[in-house]
Amino acid sequence: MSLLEGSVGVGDMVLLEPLNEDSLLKNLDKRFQHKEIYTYIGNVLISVNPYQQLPIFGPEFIDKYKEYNFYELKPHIYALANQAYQSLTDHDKDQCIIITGESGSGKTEASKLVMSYVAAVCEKGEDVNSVKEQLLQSNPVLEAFGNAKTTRNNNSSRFGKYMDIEFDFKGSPLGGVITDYLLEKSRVVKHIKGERNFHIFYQLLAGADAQLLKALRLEWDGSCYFYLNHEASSIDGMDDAANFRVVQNAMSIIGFSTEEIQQILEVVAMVLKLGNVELGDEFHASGVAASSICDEKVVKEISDLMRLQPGVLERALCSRTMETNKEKVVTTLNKIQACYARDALAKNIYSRLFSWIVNRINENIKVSDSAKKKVMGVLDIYGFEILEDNSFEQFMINYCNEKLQQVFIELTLKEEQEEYMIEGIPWDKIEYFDNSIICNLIEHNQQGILAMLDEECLRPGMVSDSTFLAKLNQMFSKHNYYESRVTQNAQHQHDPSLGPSCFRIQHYAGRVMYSVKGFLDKNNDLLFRDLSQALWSSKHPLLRTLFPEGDPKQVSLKRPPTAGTQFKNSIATLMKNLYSKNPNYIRCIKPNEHQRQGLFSSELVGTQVRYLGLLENIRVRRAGYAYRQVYGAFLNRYRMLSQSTWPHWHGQARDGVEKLLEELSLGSGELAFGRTKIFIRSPKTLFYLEEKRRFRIQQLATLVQKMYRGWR
Ligand code: AD9
Ligand code: MG
Repeated sequence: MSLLEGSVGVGDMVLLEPLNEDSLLKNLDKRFQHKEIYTYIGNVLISVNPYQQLPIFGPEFIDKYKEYNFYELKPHIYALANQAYQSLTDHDKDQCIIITGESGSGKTEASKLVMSYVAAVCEKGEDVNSVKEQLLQSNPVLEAFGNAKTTRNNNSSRFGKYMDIEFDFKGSPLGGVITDYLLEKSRVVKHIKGERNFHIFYQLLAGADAQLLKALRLEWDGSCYFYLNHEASSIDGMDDAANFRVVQNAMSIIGFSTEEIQQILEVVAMVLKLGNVELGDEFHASGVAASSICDEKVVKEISDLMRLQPGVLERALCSRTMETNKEKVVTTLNKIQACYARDALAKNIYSRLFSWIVNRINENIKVSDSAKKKVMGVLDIYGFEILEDNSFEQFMINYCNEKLQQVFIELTLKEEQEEYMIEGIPWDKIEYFDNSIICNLIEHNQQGILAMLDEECLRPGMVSDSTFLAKLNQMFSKHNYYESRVTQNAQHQHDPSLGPSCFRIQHYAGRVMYSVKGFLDKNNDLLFRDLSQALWSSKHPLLRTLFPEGDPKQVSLKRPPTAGTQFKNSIATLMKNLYSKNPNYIRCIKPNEHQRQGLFSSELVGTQVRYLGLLENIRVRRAGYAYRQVYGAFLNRYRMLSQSTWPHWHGQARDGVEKLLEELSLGSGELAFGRTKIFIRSPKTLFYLEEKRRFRIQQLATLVQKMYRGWR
């Protein structure tokens, strides 16, 4: 079967004629209307979100794709997963699958399809099955705690996830490691109309029976809760109650004990109830305003759940202890400060619970360090976001996407072209936008936005979000990708849409205006010590472990790294990890803004096609060679195909390769001889060589068997 057989339009856009944005969009549209959501650009997979269940997934399709090479069947995510898995097992090369695209484009669904494909094709057996189940079941748990409805996606990932699946030498899964990236914890205390808090809150209220709700001191009705915006909102097509059972079941399959599950739910209930702690102002005789708890009952219930001594939580919420060398001074917080402390506490408990869950899953799926393993990494990270109000969270998310685009550029456009030049292969350079200038603007060690944010957070004196913005304006007054009111004024431009406390960055995927409000605070991410000490004193086994810094013996004077620095460091580690593996790309595209099936907006897709650099990708690919290998290794693998090179070749490896390919009479346009490597244009030629090699190995094996029988 060939790639184009039964396929609508052009299955591999390297073959698209004529090649321009219009023909590319028409091709994607045509295929999309015929429910062909996958299209290749060479070995890159383009996936357009169908927003409907298509009958192209499941065991029957998996069986088919596992029998064929990449280009032999219609484009499919299973073909990409198969190619990565085969490279891992046959060529012993660690792989990574990098899934990118904007919010709602289908990354998380794609990552699950890849995982289910790998689970289905690898070895079976009791031990293996249990590892596979644990890996797969981590998805519903992490989605319940880390995903939420946003205006763009009913199941939007509000954290980044990178999962290494580890295999033994036969290709059976041994286990894995999940790394999570910056959960959007501000959502715990606030979300805009039309969105929701994290799924688990709604699942718990809808799915828990009366007994459990009573034990957790919860009302079933979502409208009772401030952190849910007093809305029991449900999502079309999503059954929160049923999902609650799925999540509980998944947690037990992964290996959480019944007690642990109960404790996790108790912590979720604490967070939800914290939102209902109303604080008021009380005026003392001195005229100083001090906060007070309006409803003692809620705090009593939370304290019971937290297993805290009476009065501890109230004190921690409404006052703050300052320690000097000699004495402790307790000051009372006013209402605004106490509300801030309450929300900071809720966000911290929840985000630490999330990290604890990830660690706990890792404990269950981890493989001993000594085991020799091959690794397939799957990256599913929050997509690029341009919202009406963009804050610190969007800045981090978009920075991360900027870095992923950089990996793509480095590996598919830049490195590829540089290699042709180094190898001396004739090449017309193809222009593309290199986004390192934007990455630098954000992450430069001294003069990047993140470094300047840290500096402002650590600087003594009157610092605020506005002083931070002033600093940025000064530093980047002439930067082409940075803009604010001040820099505009200096350039005698005026754009009223650019708010006074905002800056705008020209990202690779579009212009985004960020409001600096809350940047310092979110980057500092500090929790008053009174709160961490209070929670550490709790008798709740799980809650207590989430606040180790509350242990008075542990008092450390060293400040933990800021949220921005932590994120930047973890992204740097991620990049190193991705660069060390063989990359496989899935570029997800969102066909419309309405989460509707069958609707293809050429304008919206056009924007994505442009910023993803798909045309440039096709051009580089088209002019280039699909496969390259150093002469020695190539000769070793295929020398059995020629009489002149088999069994030994005594000359230079390059001459041997020339001889070998000459004997196989491959078309001359198919090959290019570089300084150290042989380049092959079409994958089909490579498949042909592989096929011949398999046949030859069989021949040789039969020959050896015959000789052996002859000797006996
Ligand atoms: V975000 O950056 O986490 O906000 P994603 O992850 O890119 O985003 P997601 O995978 O969650 O998007 O897809 C959004 C929705 O599109 C899903 O909930 C499905 O309803 C729908 N979808 C995506 N891919 C498929 C698919 N292959 N088949 C059917 C799909 N529906
Ligand atoms: Mg997602």
